[in-house]
Amino acid sequence: MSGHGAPATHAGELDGAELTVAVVAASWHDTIMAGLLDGARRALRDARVGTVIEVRVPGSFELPVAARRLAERADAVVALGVVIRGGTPHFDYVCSAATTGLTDVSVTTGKPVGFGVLTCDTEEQGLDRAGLEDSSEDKGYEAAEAAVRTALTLRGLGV
Ligand code: DLZ
Repeated sequence: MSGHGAPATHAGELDGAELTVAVVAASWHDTIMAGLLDGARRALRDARVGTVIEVRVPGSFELPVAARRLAERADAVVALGVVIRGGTPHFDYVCSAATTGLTDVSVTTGKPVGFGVLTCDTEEQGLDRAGLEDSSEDKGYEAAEAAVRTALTLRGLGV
């Protein structure tokens, strides 16, 4: 999947002053995670989000449970993680648990969950999507913007 086709939007056009947004971030792959977190923080600042809660968990497998609890007190959640394929099927299980779990959190709570979990074959692929100086994509920013935009859309509909 490439970033080609992504909507040309910017969080600066959003007004998130009334929102509480929780960011839950895994801790594997330091440099890439730092870029994703920085991107998410930038998007939330651009969107002028009123209250931001940040929580770290050990790995991407732990993202859904933390997201589920945080969704109880936030209007939207941003989930950030990096999973890099190794030599065993472990990659598939962690990716599947994170994606299915986060989808489930979003649907069962009715709160948007921005999906900023990179599932990569190599570390280079992660670095290229982490919003770092030489990256071509900024997935932390995109995930946070998507969560805020969706929360505002739902609020605007009164649902
Ligand atoms: C065990 C594991 C492995 C091998 N790789 C990653 C990874 O690339 N990215 C990530 O976020 N987490 C990884 N983990 C840790 C699991 O997500 C989880 O934290 C542990 O299995 C403990 O439940």
